[in-house]
Amino acid sequence: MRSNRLTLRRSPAAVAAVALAALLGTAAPTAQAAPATDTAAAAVAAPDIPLANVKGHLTQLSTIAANNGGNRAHGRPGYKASVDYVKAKLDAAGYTTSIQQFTSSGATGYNLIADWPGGDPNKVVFAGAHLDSVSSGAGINDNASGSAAVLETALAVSRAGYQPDKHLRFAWWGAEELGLIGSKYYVNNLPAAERSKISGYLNFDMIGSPNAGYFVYDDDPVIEKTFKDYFAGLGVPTEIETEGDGRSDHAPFKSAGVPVGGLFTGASRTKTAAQVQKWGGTQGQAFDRCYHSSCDTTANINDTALDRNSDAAAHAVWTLSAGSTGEPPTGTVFSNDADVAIPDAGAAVTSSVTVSGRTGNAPAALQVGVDIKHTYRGDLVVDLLAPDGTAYRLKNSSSGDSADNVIATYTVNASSEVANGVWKLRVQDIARQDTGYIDSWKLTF
Ligand code: DTR
Ligand code: CA
Ligand code: ZN
Ligand code: ZN
Repeated sequence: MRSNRLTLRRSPAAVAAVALAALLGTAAPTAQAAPATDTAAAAVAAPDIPLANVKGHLTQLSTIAANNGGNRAHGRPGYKASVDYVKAKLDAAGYTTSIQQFTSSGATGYNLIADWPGGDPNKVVFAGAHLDSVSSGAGINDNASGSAAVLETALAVSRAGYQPDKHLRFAWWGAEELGLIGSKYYVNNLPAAERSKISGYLNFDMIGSPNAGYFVYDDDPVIEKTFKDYFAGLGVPTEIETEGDGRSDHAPFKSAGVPVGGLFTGASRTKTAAQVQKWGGTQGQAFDRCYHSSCDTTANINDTALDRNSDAAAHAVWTLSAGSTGEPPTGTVFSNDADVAIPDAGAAVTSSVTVSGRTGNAPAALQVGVDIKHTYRGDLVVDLLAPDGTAYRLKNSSSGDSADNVIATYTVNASSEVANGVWKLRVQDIARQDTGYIDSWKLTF
């Protein structure tokens, strides 16, 4: 709020007022906490997966189908061309790739495996998707969607230079549509000692269905919770995937005793009225009307579902590969860097961070790092909301504080709050003129 457009100097009284406000029932701003170690920070906060990148891969795979008889099916040239496309991207990004050949129905099949150098080889976090389509079409939702999301997650690991505690492996399976042939071949030929090193296999098969549902595999509880917490942070309800058992490439891993999980947006089943209430879309219509049909093209994709599931995939890979003990290391950062506009003299806005993988309560000295861009920070009231809704005042408004921006780290005694869950930063601009936005914020445990 400015009474005029002059930049008001802060009077000593105003300075005292700010100092007092900082002491009254508000968390005292402390010197900027030392940033968490890069590894710890990167270990938990996955980057946003750009939807445009994922859709770019869909376009490429669609073109491959068009140039190879209209499909990317096992035994057809379009499948091997798809493998070559994905492999080239991974090789360029620094992955160690290998192609595993097998024979099915008289034709040669190919699994593409990519290992990210580093991490504990005895603890492997594994994400995969089948790359083949049915012979009737290009197979863009089924399953270029999952293949592209896994590819883009792998490329995000490379872009971030991410070095998690655990080893990361990614795979694109052949001949899933013939009966999980490629993934079965991989698991059956994996020595038992190697199987036991896989701490979890994450499967992504059909994650962009036009009339999307948000289904989470109900297999390994930790993997399931990782996905469910992520969607909770988006405010998107999920349902347990009930038709999945045995129906995609997680099945051979599950049969071999590997913890599995995954995401699915639905195939030929129809959406109920209750599901429309949760997710929108069309009641009585199949989640994907083009399942296994020639109309499974790049037009057969729900961008919001594809984006959310791609981001969820990255979140799970980052989260599950963080700590070798399952408990992320102390000084772990949970952050959100999405910009949120703050309406001038308007309603409060919030930005969410999902904390997972912790046990017990939050610390008595929880560090709350805030970066708000604003042209008159005295307009702003800032609170931290715990998962149960309890509000902790971080900053009061102060009509005399005309300086720009709120860039500070607050220390909050959150020891009475359960650590895991959706935490929110709430910001309200209570005075006219001058506006801004939440640039980013983070919790350091
Ligand atoms: N079998 C998959 C599609 C599919 C059908 N039900 C589920 C459940 C969970 C994952 C995938 C699926 C295919 O046609 O590729
Ligand atoms: Ca995204
Ligand atoms: Zn299919
Ligand atoms: Zn599929």
